[in-house]
Amino acid sequence: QKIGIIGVPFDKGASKRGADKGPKALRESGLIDEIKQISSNIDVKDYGDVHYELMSSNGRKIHNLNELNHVAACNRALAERIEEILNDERMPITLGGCHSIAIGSISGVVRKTAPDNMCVLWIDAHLDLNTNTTSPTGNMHGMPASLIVKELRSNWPFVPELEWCKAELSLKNFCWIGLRSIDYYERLSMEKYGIKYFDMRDIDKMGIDKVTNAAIKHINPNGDKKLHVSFDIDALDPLFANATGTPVGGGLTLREGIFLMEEVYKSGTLRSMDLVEVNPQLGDARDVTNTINSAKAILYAALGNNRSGNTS
Ligand code: DIR
Ligand code: MN
Ligand code: MN
Ligand code: MN
Repeated sequence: QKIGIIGVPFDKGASKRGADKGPKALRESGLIDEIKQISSNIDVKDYGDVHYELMSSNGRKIHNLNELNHVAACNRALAERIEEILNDERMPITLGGCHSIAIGSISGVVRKTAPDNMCVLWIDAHLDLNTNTTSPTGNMHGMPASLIVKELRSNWPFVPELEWCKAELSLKNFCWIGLRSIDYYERLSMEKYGIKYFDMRDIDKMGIDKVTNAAIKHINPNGDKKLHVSFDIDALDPLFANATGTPVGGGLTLREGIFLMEEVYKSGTLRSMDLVEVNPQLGDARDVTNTINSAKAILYAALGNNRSGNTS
């Protein structure tokens, strides 16, 4: 199991500052060494952080896209690093950063995979399917999913800074888990496009086991597609992850999150992953420690950590 870790110290897609400190906080808490301890089969390489320069921008603004130039430049650089990690035949794990970085991470994966040959699990309290015309905030961490799917392409104006980002995926290959905060126009999109999701109510009714396996089955019925998981730490309840920009009560327990990722691991289809929105500048010291520990537990489950003990 060859893994590549890439950090994206970037928070300009969100309104609160501090998610850019996420990768550093995770690394300083011992992430890389702990991953190595999961199994002797794991070979992990740390690719460091993404660096970017603004494109020769003339300061042009597009309606309701806050910090567009930074979001575009950072994600363009990230997509290239993801391609590099995949060329090295490693599984890219992107440490955010705010969730706008999924634009670049998923774009990088798509460059190496036929769009119909991949699927995406979006684990989040939020849908992140706004466009610049539907977003109530203009924050691009609420828009990444809509930039990478073809169904919403015609809802976007031409954005020169994002021309490199090809909207090639289909919403048919997406499923959301953990939703409990959806904007009005996002709700309309859910209905219009028949988006597949399991919100917190579905988890209450069905339980996390059925939800997870129904979600995986739905986007990958034959198990032959490559799975990307975009995990927003605010999917977890604020009890377990309060150091994040937009916490919403009534979320996944840490155990549900771990179980979900254990099932993802067991599916044998995981090919790439984001873990985003850890913000060590929010909450008190205990909140930060809790959130980092939760984020690590989620990642370790995705990489095969076994709660009944590892054997190698
Ligand atoms: C809200 C909040 N839906 C927005 N979004 C997110 O600004 O578009 N918060 N992603 O984490
Ligand atoms: Mn969220
Ligand atoms: Mn977010
Ligand atoms: Mn999100």
